[in-house]
Amino acid sequence: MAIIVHHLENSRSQRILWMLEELGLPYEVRRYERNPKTMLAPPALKQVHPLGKAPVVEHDGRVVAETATIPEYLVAIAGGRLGPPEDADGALRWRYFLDYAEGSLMPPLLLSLVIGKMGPLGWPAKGFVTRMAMTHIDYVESELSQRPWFAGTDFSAADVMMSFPLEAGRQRLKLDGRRPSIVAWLERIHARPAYQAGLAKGGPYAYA
Ligand SMILES: N[C@@H](CCC(=O)N[C@@H](CS)C(=O)NCC(=O)O)C(=O)O
Repeated sequence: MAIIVHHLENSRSQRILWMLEELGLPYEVRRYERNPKTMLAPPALKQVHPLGKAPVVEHDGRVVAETATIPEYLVAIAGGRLGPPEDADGALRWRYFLDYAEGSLMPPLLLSLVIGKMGPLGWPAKGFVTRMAMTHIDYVESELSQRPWFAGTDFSAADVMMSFPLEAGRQRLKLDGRRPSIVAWLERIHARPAYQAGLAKGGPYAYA
């Protein structure tokens, strides 16, 4: 049965289109535009899932939400492709980075976005939040300096999950040559044909 991806422009749901392109699974994209004033998703997304957020995937009568849950679901229906490596350490890293991307890395990045929008009111918190985010960035840089992909020697769903926070982080925190492993990894993922194919299907995406 066809996979339907509910995708919001300029958002973390771009990862799901990329992953489906990597897996070569047929899918249909339903695109949603942000409200230009509030940047929120349109009410139509609430008809798909009560939270009204993207991404949401529909498949086989199921409605699957949460960016970290969807890749696991897709790995399962793709017979394990882009799943965890066979070695125990690699498998643990795979699961860890799937959770870490949204659970730990995104919150300080989101905070820095909100604080940036608050103007002078946000200034007192800016240094604290930037330091918190940079602690994560330095940690990720050290992980990527040890291996080419997040789980190990092979590209996997863990790389797909880590893309959005690092793309957003590169913009918000102005990552440069002092984080060479992250920058090189971003260039490697952007050069993948499946990444570009996902971009072409998804419409506006300001982070690539
Ligand atoms: N933890 C959720 C977060 C979902 C989420 O906040 N999605 C954003 C896309 S970047 C969204 O739909 N924003 C629009 C809105 O909140 O109205 C996930 O990873 O799927």
